[in-house]
Formats: sequence, C-alpha cells, structure tokens
Amino acid sequence: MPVLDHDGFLVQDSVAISEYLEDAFAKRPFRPAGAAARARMREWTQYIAAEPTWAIKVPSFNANIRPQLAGSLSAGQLAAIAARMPNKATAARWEQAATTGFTEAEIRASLDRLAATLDRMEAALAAGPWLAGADYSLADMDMAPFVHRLAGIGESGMIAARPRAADWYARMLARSAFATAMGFRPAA
Ligand SMILES: N[C@@H](CCC(=O)N[C@@H](CS)C(=O)NCC(=O)O)C(=O)O
Repeated sequence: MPVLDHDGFLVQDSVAISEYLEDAFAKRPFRPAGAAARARMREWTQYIAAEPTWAIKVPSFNANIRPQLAGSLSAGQLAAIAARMPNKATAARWEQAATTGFTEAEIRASLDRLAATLDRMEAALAAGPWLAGADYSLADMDMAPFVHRLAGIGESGMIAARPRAADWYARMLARSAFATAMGFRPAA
C-alpha cells in the first residue's frame, strides 16, 4: 500500500494520504465546502477504496505483473515472499500471478465489477460535471487511476461505452497534474 513520508511523518493508505496532502499543501480545497457535496465525495472515496481498488487487481496483475513474474522465481523464493505478506488473499494473488496465472472467468468477473463502477460513475455524472457534483474533488482524484488503468490494459471500450464517464476521463487526461502524476503529456 502507499505510504507517504513527509519529513519523517508517515501516513498510510491513499484516502488518508490525499486528505493529509490537501490539509498540508493545497492552495485550494479539494473537499467541497457544502455538507451534501462533501458527503457525496466521501461516499466515492470510501466506495473506491472498498471496490474498484480490489476489482482492478486481477486484470491489472494479469496484464502488468504476471509478464514480469512468470517463471522468474523458484517455488521457495515465492513462498518466502508470500510468507512476509500479512494479507493472505494478497499473498495468494501474487503467487497466482507468478505461477498459474488467472483464469478467463476470474478476469471477466473482475471486469464486470469494474463495469459496475463505470455505471455508477455514469449515473453520478448526470449531476456532474465531477463525481461529487459541481467541484473537482478528491473523489475524482481517487477514481482516475482506475479508469486510466482500464484504458492501459486495453479496456478503453468499457469507458467509451459510457459517454459521461468518457467525457470525465477526457477531462482528467487534460489536467496537467494528473498527467504529471501518471507520467504522460496532458491531452491538448
Ligand atoms: N487501500 C490501499 C490499496 C493500495 C493498493 O491497492 N496498492 C496497489 C498499488 S499502488 C497494489 O496493487 N498493491 C499491491 C497488492 O495489492 O498486492 C490504498 O489505496 O491505499
């Protein structure tokens, strides 16, 4: 999991990190001022941590981690690494990525869950232009890497099939901070 080290002060988990960064550094708020919009934002950040964060792992590991790991570690090396992982489901996923790989059914089930996430975005963005409403917020920042990863693993069609989500993603790609964070040139 991500850990922020700010001059020796450690913060773990992306939601806590992004709120800390906003409190410590942001020149403008990324949590909406109104109670209703702020509640919407929190619904999103909690949902993102609980659902797409996990759903992305099988297709993402299949596309990105498995090609690097497959056949590169002995069974003993792999067992030693897995034994150091406190979360057993996480350890099992790494072992699967390095050995048998993931089944089509497992990948399909994860992509179906991510389709439901995109459907949820599509519904929320009817009252947009951002996920929590009028203001760009931590909800959009939290969601963006998962949509971007879907595009990166050849699933752009899932995004394109949902016009409001596709428009939201195009607006994310045009943000210079997102481009800097993800290491690409912002869309014109
Ligand atoms: N709830 C955590 C999830 C962290 C997470 O999913 N990290 C990604 C990479 S940044 C990952 O794949 N971690 C390794 C794993 O799940 O095995 C957070 O967002 O802070």
